[in-house]
Amino acid sequence: MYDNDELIEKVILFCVDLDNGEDVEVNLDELEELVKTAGAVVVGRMVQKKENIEKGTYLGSGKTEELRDMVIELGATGVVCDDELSPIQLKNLEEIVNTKIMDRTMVILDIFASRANTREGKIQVELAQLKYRSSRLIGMRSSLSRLGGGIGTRGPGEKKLEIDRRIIRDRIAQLQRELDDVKQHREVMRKQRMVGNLPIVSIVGYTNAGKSTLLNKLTDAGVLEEDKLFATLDPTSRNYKLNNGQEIILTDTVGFIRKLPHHLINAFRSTLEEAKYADIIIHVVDISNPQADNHILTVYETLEGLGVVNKPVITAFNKIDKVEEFPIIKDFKADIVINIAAKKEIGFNELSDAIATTINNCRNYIEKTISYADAGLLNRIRKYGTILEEDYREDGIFVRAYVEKDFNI
Ligand SMILES: Nc1nc2c(ncn2[C@@H]2O[C@H](COP(=O)(O)OP(=O)(O)OP(=O)(O)O)[C@@H](O)[C@H]2O)c(=O)[nH]1
Ligand SMILES: [Mg+2]
Repeated sequence: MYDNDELIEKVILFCVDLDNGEDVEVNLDELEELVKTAGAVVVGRMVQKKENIEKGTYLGSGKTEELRDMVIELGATGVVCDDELSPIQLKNLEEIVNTKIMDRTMVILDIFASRANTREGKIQVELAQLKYRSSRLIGMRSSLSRLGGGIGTRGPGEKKLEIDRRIIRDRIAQLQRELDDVKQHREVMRKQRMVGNLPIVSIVGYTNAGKSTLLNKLTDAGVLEEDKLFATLDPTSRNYKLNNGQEIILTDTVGFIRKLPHHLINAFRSTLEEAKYADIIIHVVDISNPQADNHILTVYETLEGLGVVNKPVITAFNKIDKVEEFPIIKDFKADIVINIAAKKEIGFNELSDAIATTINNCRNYIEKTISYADAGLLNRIRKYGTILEEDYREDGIFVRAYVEKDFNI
């Protein structure tokens, strides 16, 4: 008989509090959410107030031993650090604490591994995992041999990760080639979308903000929405008609998080960069989360890191149904701020108007009488712009319309 208890990983979370203004308990709350999403339970926490992080062991020596005792006392099967551990820290901690050592990056990689559905997603996760592990082979040799089923260990297709450097290098090269193929395919799809010349509106935001819910409620896209971190990994695009009749393309994509591992950012660059091809960004913020203002900062930092800058931003404060009064949060980077409750379809008219206004701000307003001989121009305006009025008069067709700034008349 299997004892179910044995199969569930029980972990202790730990981190150093550098007293730099960060609320470490809040950080550990988020780590706990990540760990739960990865399928483990948290049995304890340990925080060490310290001026700097110990190069060799992360924690100070006394605390490292305390952690070892805690593991025994609480029957933990592993420990998870809120910061990314260096190979040497991993190795030393493992020797002293004598259990599986994991860090935030491993947990996030593990969640991504279990979420990846498409070929592109799977390749990207495996690449990120291999790159992370190959740089930690020395430190993780014994840790790897401890692998059971649990967080920090899941590989794409449950495949065992080879620990030989050369094999890993070959595999990385092969995956990179496959990814390039997939990327080209994505590029073709993206171009096809652009040919239609419809404005592309990208939904971005912190993980669990409600991005997929918004896309689903607006377009019946059928994207998985869940009260878990990183429910969405693969971008989904759908056509959507604004109240004024203008058609747009809405894209939902992977959420951001504080300290998103750079291996993941590199591997997921093409997915994360989806917003780079957008004309407009909708920034969804979970206003009911006490950390909403920090989430806003993280999202802007991540966007900047990805080179997504100088785009019009509509910030949608979401989940207003969950708050009694509106918290005083400002988003100075947004061009327009609105309140919505995606789940309840509240604020959708305002959102539609905000998108229409933003599109029109990127366009020129024209009033012109087009001669009947020049019907081709009218067709072009119809295709690439938005006609507000069209009047067939004696001297030609009078139009009032919005056209792209670089549209030649
Ligand atoms: N109360 C309330 N819950 C909401 C609202 N919008 C979304 N949610 C819930 O928030 C959770 C996360 O929603 P998702 O749409 O999956 O969030 P996401 O931003 O796509 O998250 P990731 O894909 O993980 O980055 C789900 O449980 C939704 O039902 C809302 O307006 N009000
Ligand atoms: Mg989602």
